[in-house]
Amino acid sequence: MDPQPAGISREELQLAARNHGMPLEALRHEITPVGLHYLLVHYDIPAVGEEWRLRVDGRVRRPLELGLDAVRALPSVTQPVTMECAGNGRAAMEPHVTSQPWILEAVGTGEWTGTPLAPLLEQAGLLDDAVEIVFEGLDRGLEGGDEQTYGRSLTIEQAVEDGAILAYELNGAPLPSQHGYPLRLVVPGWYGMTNVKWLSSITAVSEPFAGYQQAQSYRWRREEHEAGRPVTRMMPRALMAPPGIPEFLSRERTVSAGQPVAVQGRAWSGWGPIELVEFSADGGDSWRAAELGEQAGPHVWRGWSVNWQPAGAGRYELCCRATDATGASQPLHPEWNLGGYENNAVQRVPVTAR
Ligand SMILES: Nc1nc2c(c(=O)[nH]1)N[C@H]1C(S)=C(S)[C@@H](COP(=O)(O)O)O[C@H]1N2
Ligand SMILES: [Mo]
Repeated sequence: MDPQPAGISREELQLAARNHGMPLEALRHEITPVGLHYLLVHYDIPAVGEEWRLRVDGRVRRPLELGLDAVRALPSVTQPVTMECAGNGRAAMEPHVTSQPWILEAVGTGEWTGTPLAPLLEQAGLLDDAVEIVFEGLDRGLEGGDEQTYGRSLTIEQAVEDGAILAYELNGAPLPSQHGYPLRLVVPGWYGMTNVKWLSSITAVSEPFAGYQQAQSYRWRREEHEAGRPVTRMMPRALMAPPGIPEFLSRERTVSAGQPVAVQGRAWSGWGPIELVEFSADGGDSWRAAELGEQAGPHVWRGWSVNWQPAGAGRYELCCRATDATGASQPLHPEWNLGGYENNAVQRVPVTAR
């Protein structure tokens, strides 16, 4: 059955009203229109003034300070990147995990324009004792009892080799304030939290970063006292645009029994290209391969489709499942963890044919 975010609290409703998902019918767009891209803001959208500068400092030979025009004057790249929140699917976790209660729609694909990070680090000249690069935004808040600036780190290797971009445009226009104006980090293939918005400093450090969003949060663990492992790249996932028409309140779908139904969706993984998408109309008992579209880039979702002919009037449960080039696929049921991360259990869409 559909994941039921049973008994979400007033606090979770407050978060859900601020942070919206991508309506699944928007899966028809290869590039998500800006207003339909999912949104997640931990604290407040900061006010950014004329005085904004990007600082690159810490364990570097030549600290830099750049205004937006200077960043825009650097060599630029434009790349479609599929981004998904690590907490997507959290609402289906049992027992309940209290946080932003995503069902399935915390995903989107933007066409990001910016300057590659690696040459900028080279220009600053990393010192030999640098082990990580810390990225900090302008937004501040309290979380887990810690007052903090939103910050995340990458190892030097990840920062240099994973194709990170300092992005100042989304879909051909300056970043909207909610998506990080004037500048954000985009690390293709990684879960959303990596992509620090309202970026103001890039600091090379000689000790692993112990900030809250790195060391406390975004770790896959079952118990508080465990160290767990860091959440990094996106797990494989296929989603379908639910076919037919929805009932207003339940959003349960209705299709015509006599006609073939074109079911369409997209699939992605941060670990390698998508090689297979399977479709089931009987809740995952039997599967068949979907037709795959073009893979438009290394870190953009891949379209898929199937023609489904309901066997007659009745109830069906449609499912889809992706497999990537590493052979990794999706589980039928969520794997519970404390933060409710990486839930890539297969999507289930109840449909009535009549
Ligand atoms: N500075 C800052 N960066 C941030 C966040 C934030 O709250 N503050 N949220 C992160 C999380 S958890 C996600 S999923 C993505 C969401 O990016 P989007 O809102 O542009 O879709 O931004 C990440 N970058
Ligand atoms: Mo997220």
